[in-house]
Amino acid sequence: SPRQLMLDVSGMTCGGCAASVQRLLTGMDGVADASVDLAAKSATLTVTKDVPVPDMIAVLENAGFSAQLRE
Ligand code: 9UX
Repeated sequence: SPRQLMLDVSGMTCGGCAASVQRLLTGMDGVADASVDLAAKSATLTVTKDVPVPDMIAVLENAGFSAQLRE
């Protein structure tokens, strides 16, 4: 069943950045939805299978952002 998790994301300075983060995350296999909150510096993901958190972080870091799992 779908599960949700939240990432803290830093390096987003405008709505375009937030849109990029959303596109990067929803482009990953197993990520059904990503809701990015620019002001809160977070992304809430809905995943339909186990997506390795390090892979998510790597995708964002490769695009110039930083991320970590919010525990
Ligand atoms: Mo707007 Mo965010 O040009 O990099 S997309 S600052």
